Amino acid sequence: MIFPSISVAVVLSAAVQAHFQMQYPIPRGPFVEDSEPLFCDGYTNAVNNRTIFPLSNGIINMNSEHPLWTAEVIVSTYQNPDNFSEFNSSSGYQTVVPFFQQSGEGLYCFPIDLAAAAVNVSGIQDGANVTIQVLFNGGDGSLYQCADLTLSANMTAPPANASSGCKNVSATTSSGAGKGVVEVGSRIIAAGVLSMAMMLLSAL
Ligand SMILES: [Cu+2]
Repeated sequence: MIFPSISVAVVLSAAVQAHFQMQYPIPRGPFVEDSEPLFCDGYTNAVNNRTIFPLSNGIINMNSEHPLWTAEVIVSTYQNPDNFSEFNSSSGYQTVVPFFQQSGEGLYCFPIDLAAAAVNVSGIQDGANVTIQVLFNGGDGSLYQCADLTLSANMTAPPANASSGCKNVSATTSSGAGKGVVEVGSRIIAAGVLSMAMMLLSAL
């Protein structure tokens, strides 16, 4: 009777679809589940209290409530972007973190280097006001959250509590975003396998 009860638990958790919530930097407004399929989770105004954010070596900390998901981060240099086209250049979205796929629910951190994106997007510099938007898909459609930032070159690392709760983040993933994402990914998969094994062991 052990395995039937485990399958029931899996089905129940899959039925709870609360999408994802950005933890750091702080999003434009409190998470509204029903609005997350909309631009910036339904928030169309930039906040006045922007997060001072590292120009290089930033991180994003987010909570995924889907077991398998994709994400991408885009940037706007408008002061108050209120629609998707303001995250566009003539060649499409201004991407800061390229599209990636990940498995695992819970708090997940990944690197974001806005200075590197400045090569393709003019206006990304020390002191600039920018907005980042996380594009997420956990299998129930595209979801969006935004954070309004002021970039700082003096701030060489995020605050210590920014990665609070993330077990996967590494201080040495800045040598190429792709490599970092892959490294981070294999860790969370390993953590998932381990926790599944522990669940099975404790059930026996
Ligand atoms: Cu969802």
